[in-house]
Amino acid sequence: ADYKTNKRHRSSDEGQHGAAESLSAHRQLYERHFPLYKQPVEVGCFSLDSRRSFFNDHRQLRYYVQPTKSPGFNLRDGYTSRFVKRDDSVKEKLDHVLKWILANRDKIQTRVQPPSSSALGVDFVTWRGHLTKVLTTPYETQEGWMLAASRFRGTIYISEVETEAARVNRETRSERQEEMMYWGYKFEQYICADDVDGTPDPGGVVNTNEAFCTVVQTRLADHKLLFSGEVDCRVKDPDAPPAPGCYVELKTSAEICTPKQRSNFHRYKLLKWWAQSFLPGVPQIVAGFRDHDGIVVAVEAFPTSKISQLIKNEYNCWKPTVCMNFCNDFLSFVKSVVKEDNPRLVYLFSWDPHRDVTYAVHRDSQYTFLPDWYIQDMSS
Ligand code: 0WD
Ligand code: CA
Repeated sequence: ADYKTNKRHRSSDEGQHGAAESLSAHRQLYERHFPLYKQPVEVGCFSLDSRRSFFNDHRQLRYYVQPTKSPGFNLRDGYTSRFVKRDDSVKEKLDHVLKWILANRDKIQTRVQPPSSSALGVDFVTWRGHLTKVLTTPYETQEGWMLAASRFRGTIYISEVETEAARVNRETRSERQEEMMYWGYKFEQYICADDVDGTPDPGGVVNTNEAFCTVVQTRLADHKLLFSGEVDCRVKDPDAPPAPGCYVELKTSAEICTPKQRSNFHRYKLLKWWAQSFLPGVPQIVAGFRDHDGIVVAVEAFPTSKISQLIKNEYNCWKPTVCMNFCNDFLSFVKSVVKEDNPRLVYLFSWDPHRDVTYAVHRDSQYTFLPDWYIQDMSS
């Protein structure tokens, strides 16, 4: 691989190919006016069943059933006995999103395409979770990331590569951590009904293979985006706004007992919650606050649009505009670097806390992620 090393991202530092070598993540550089972010539009959805099979429909969509203010849900119930855990050593990369694209090509090939433009009519295809990591980068001090990018028929596909540190974390989780990962899914089961006229079934099996994903299209400044994100449930009201406006994101968090805990919640957790739900236009976040024994002692709703006001009292807190401007500049950086249209060529972008974003180029390597079935079908 050709390693490009730390050089500041400034037009004067651009090399002979017109692309900068690296991108700074310093938050001060991104305190500009809020960039244009078009209201995300749902263009489709898909479901993954208990065996992780793909279906081009909403069969796994669940319905929100409002709990009481202090429901006392026991999140430990059913751990081990009624729990089927997805194998997270299996890397699915963009495969499910690509399956959705093949099944719905007509829905995204918008109107007349000029011959020079991309075949899909979007600049980027990725998972929402990957964009969440980009948005929170200027404030992240713990975990780095690696994002692989390939250009194919004018569209840039972005797929995460697990860092060495993340792999070590995943392989050395304590029994307590393993159980606490279950708690979030158990909370969903207490709140979600399978049918619009149904009630939640806390006696059922929690299977983390099952998922309902929305696919949205939007634009950040001059970047046309298509991405998919997992959605926990929707409100039952049939007169609710159309998706994604009817979706609800569910979260669990440790109960807040001290001012320090409240400050940390605002500074770190609400940043991640805001970024994740703002991206696809999910308006409501419902949080279950649990004690050390996994009992939900309080439930609180956080409207996504109110979060940035909520945090303004924190000294030196995060700002949505910094997140969005950094994402805009990162996508411009990727566009300037990922020039060769070749699905077997991967530009691997890496970032570690207190460092710049850098990249390396890999041809026909372990990082190639666009599968032959996708390339063949798209070329026919
Ligand atoms: O291969 C990978 N490295 C990843 C795959 C990383 C992230 C996601 N995925 C895939 C999975 O197929 C999953 O079904 O993405 C889907 C979810 O995508 P997303 O919405 O873009 O991911 P994100 O916003 O990070 O997570 C949304 C929810 C999580 O809920 P909470 O409330 O904890 O944020 O998706 C679940 C989790 O419930 N989730 C995952 N499910 C399966 N595989 C994964 C994962 N790797 N990460 C989060
Ligand atoms: Ca969730």
